[in-house]
Amino acid sequence: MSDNQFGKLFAVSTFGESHGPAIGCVIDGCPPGIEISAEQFSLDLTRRATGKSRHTSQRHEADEVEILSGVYQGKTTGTPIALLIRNTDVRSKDYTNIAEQFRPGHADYTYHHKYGIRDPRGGGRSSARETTMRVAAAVIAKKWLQDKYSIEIHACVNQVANIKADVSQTIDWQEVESNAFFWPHAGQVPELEAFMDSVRKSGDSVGARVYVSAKNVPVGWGQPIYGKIDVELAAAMMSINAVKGVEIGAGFDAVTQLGTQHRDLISAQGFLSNHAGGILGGISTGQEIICQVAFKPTSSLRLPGQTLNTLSESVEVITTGRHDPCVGLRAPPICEAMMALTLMDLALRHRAQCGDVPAQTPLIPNEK
Ligand code: EPS
Repeated sequence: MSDNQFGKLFAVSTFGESHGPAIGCVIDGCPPGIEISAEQFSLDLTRRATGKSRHTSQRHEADEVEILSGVYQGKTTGTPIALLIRNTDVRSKDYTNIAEQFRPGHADYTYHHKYGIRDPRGGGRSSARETTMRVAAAVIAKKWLQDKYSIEIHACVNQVANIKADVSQTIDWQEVESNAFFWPHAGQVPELEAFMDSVRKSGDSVGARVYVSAKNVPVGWGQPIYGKIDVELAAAMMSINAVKGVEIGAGFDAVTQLGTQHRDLISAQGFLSNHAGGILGGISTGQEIICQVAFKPTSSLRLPGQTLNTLSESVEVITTGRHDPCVGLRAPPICEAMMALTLMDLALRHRAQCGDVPAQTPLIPNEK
């Protein structure tokens, strides 16, 4: 399969299937001298992992990173970094029944027709398992962005089905990390728990929206016009399995705004609003970069559904296995990872072309 690489200068290739022996990635183009150890991966990998609460898949993976190359005496050397995670909790018999059937709403059908062969076990390469290596690679990107530019990247879930969280005020990111839903308001958690319990018991699944923020991104990153930050971010988020929509800044609300409402007025102290989501002309303004990502409901359901088998016979499909009733609930660390990989790549591309451009005056202070 081609197109398994993300990024031009900080280029991450992922490999592996959900039920294969291991998953991994190779990062090429990483700047040398970044301090990194195997232990540093565990925080974000644990945040993303299955099995942390009853509201996610009950697969329990160790997710231990082995650094195979590119790091010497605790520092990146500038050579390709290879990371490996061995799969330790596969249960492939759950997939025996669906090996010859297409789950409605799943990539089974299209992989079958494109390649003439597919690995059905755990979803193979179309599994959420693949996102593990994005998160691992982004640990290095996040560290570089934080150390060099104080860039802070966070994400939360701000909608599950019709339950919404207000994100118009400053988000308390510690609160987001303190519950099983990456939810910004603890007061709504009991409602979410009750709702997700009922969804899980019914055997159905629901979608979710994820809010992603990057603060302290310097003004000037992004490559017009085919490499706009908007373009790269949308592609990055859309490449996550189960994503169906991406909004930047005001997003689709821009359709109903007047120009006088949408434009972000500029004062000597900075911008007075941020409908642009921190991006103008595809280039960072120095404001917070904001995007929102829509995740579809998980398609692997134990509720029977009409479909075809590989012989084009009409059959009823039931999926067994340990599936997420809402895959979006585990997505914030994955969206943060794609934001970090996007910004890291754009930072290096900006440095390559415009690293010598002197800072322009007057400089509008960045909004922190
Ligand atoms: C997934 C199906 C499940 C999830 C998996 C994603 O796999 P299994 O049936 O083997 O338990 O557990 O998620 C992960 C393992 C992970 O690390 O994210 C799917 O079909 O996408």
